[in-house]
Amino acid sequence: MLQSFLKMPLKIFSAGIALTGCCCSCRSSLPPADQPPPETVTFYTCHVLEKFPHDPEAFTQGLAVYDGSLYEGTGLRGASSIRKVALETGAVLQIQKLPDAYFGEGIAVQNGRLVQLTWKSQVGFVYEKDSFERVRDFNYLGEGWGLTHDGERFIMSDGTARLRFLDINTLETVGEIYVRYGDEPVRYLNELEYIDGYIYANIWRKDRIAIINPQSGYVEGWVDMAGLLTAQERRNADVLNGIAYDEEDSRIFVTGKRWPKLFEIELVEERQEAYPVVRDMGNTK
Ligand SMILES: [Ca+2]
Repeated sequence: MLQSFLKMPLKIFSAGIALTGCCCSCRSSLPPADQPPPETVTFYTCHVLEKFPHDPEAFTQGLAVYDGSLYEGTGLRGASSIRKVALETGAVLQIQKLPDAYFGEGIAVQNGRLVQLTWKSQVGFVYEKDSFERVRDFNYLGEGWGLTHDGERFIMSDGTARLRFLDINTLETVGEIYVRYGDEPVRYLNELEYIDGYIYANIWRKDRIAIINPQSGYVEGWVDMAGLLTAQERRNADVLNGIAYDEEDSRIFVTGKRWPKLFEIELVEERQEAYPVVRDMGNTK
């Protein structure tokens, strides 16, 4: 089922994305939908293919695969870092710690650069991928949560139902979508991953991943992620947070904050349902 899902055609971003200024704190309400909803929503469960060790001290805020290597960003003031991690052993191969003033958030690796957000400092950092040398800072308004890219733009979450698109070179905000399920905003979008034309977002404090159409903002699928950790493993673990996609081998990895394990998973389609009614259609014709 996963394979058929992954073969869905890549949807190109349309000009329907509103190009507005950004102010996440004052844009928490959901604007009217500007595109018709899909006919169905698909519910998936998660099947574990492999388990790998994960640093139980890592407060995971970002997870990405680039050129076959696993990269991770961690948070908390005084413990924030970027890391290159050995998948099979969980060993930290390379690490760059952040100054204590910063709380690290999402990361994305693109074209030899590793980009990292911070939570409330309104600044992001760009590192050279191999040396972890910090080569550039950039600014944004509001909070920084998750980060990924689609090859054309970075995609950023900020804890609300809004996702921002950042210019792949300048890192300036160039667009946004509001994420909705029916008429309901989907808030607390956290760590992100772009997988075969869709944005995957784990929802803060939920064992759920939303599969988001990047063109419309509609959640078209939900993945139930409950039950990955045993009760024993849950004892010291925090929430699910971290999705990474190895595009070359079509492998999906997930982990969480202070989770002792990292999982390679596949999605198993459970059922489809008619899409919730969307009443607030704005100017859609
Ligand atoms: Ca990710």
